[in-house]
Amino acid sequence: MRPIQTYKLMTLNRYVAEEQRWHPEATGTFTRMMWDISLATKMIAREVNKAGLADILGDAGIENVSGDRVQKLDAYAQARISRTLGRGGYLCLMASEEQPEPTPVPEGYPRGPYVLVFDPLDGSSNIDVNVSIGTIFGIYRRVSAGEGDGTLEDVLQPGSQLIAAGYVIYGSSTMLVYTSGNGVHGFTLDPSLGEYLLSHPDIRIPERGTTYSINEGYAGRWDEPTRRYLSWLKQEDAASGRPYKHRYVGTLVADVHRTLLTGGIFLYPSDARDPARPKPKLRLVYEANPMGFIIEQAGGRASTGRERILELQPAGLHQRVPLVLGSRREVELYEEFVAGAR
Ligand code: P6P
Repeated sequence: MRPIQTYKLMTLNRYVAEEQRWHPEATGTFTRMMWDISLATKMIAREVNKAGLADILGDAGIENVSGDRVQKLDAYAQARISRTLGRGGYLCLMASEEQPEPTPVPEGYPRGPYVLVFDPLDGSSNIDVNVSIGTIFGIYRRVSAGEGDGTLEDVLQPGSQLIAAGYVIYGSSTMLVYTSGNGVHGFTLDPSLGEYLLSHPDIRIPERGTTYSINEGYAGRWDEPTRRYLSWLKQEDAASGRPYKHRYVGTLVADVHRTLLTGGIFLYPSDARDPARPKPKLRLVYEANPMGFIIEQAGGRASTGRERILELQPAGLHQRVPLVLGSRREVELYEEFVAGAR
């Protein structure tokens, strides 16, 4: 890992500028893009934090491409990110959970070498009950020829091609967690300064954890290996006197954030009631890949149960995949159950 000279309460903008110094070829475009991601998410945090007061709660009366009801805050977050970053001159294309097709850079604005994939507001079903929600983003270099608009090929790259990824959790505090392949770092928003300050330098996920996270309400939908793994996990650690605690928020960003900091495993397996047609829920391009990159950079593992998430070749922008991520020990054990080795 390159030795970024960090110091207590370093701002995100300063950290990214320091990182640029390790790239002599850098033009500052990436740095400006990260500054704008910081700005857009601070604006979203401001709206999230007053959502209960303003008429911004509730249903916007529309559905997104995944069939999820779009909440007004989703629409605000989508607009904030696409407008702020679309005009920055560093992107050639954007792709979002909220839009059926990739979004080009607006007419009249310069195109750049980067591609942004994002979920503007993850967990929006939790908005009205004041439970943590989040924003997820991933950044690629364009692979298509030319310097004009990007193409679908640019957003359907495997997660292993991500050059940066991050999420913002709008919780008891607002925190941006970010990696550019140089470790994982957490920046907590100080609203009195309007700055993200380095609060969690070089986050490493524990080798083994204390929590497992899955929607137990869907136990009747799991396949046999998942069922066997869960019952083993509970018995195994009850015997050792260290039973796992079950934690499940129902917002991917919140469940991944807790898993990243305390270790353990998060699972969203496919609905396997029809074994011939398993139905996963989470989206590969703008949920599983960015989270998988972060977890791997922190020393953990992210897979479908069979394959490494970051090696999957996306077939479509809104493709869904089973997602299992967390501490190496727990994820590898799950993979052994899936492989029939246990
Ligand atoms: P369920 C939120 O709607 C989301 O897309 C993820 O943030 C979260 O992990 C998952 O769905 C929760 O799904 O079916 O348990 O409510």
